[in-house]
Amino acid sequence: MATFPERVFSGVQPTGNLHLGNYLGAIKRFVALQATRPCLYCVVDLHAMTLPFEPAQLARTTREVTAAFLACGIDPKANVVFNQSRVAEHAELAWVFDCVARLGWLNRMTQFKEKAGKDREAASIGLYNYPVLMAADILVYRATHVPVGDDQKQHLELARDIAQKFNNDFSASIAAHGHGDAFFPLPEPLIQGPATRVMSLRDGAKKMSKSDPSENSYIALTDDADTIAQKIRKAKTDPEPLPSEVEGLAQRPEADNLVGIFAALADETKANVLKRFGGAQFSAFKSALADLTIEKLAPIRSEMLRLSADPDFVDSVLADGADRARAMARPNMDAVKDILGLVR
Ligand code: AQP
Repeated sequence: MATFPERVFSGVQPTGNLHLGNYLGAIKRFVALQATRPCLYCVVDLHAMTLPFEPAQLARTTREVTAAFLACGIDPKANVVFNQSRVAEHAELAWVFDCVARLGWLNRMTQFKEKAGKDREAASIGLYNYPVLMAADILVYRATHVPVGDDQKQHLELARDIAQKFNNDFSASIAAHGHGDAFFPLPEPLIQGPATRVMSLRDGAKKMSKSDPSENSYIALTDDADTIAQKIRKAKTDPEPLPSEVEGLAQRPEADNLVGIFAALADETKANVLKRFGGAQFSAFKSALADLTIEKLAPIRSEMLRLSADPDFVDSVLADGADRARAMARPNMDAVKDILGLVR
């Protein structure tokens, strides 16, 4: 199988209210990866259109997510930071992949089922097609690594299936055009660390999610210190003290979640956190967790606020990133057209 230069791609939807799950599961890891490989970080505004949305809010949240990327420490000069709709090649490749992906594959996607709810017939075709566009986002850059939260695992598997089927179906043409035995890499999900699925603070069985109607269920990156402390104080727990070993967290989803959050924020393992807090009551642990969360999020919040007062700078980052992204995507898209026999 052909080898590909390592390249990271990931995206975040501008659907408002980025939360601790988005930070620990994705953005914090984007920051760590930028030292290891070339990275593209995208505000996936086309994905945000798959559910009902307000145009004015979409523009605002696109800038807000960009500001969050920068405030968390993503360097827009060393990496490519841009919004998806500016690079038409994403949508162009998505059509090609629509003709490669099979209906049966998409019918298995659990996120569609969750987000469409009971009235599936009324869901947009975009929501159904979301994972195909996501495959195009990644593969239009022939990216090899994709840092995501655990909820995106199934979509990544679909992206790999699409890449594999394209490589198989058009293998003769791929070889004839000088690309060896594969045009697309099979992108690897990077789902690592103690907080790949941060759960709701109100229900340890539900993912922390910005669309949760209870604001107490998530910590937003823009929450102030008092709000963070209050939400953590109110977080659901059980009556037992914390265990001293990780095994003791089994069957205790809320305790497991809070320990995972602490570990991810402190860059420690859960085992280490429990070495320190094993036997402690939740009141003491929650107080330490609130202090740590405030310490880590306060500089991000203040930088986001500073950047929100400077939309011209944020827009200049997006414009520059889009130019650089397009320059990478276009040759790949042209090669795909040649492979497929699309005259250009
Ligand atoms: N709870 C989570 N724990 C860990 N990672 C998470 N991610 C999302 N929620 C968690 C990761 O954040 C990245 C960006 O997510 P997205 O833009 O796809 O948004 P989402 O997954 O739709 O986020 P929400 O909050 O769950 O939104 P709603 O409420 O609209 O469904 C991804 O890498 C994702 O894995």
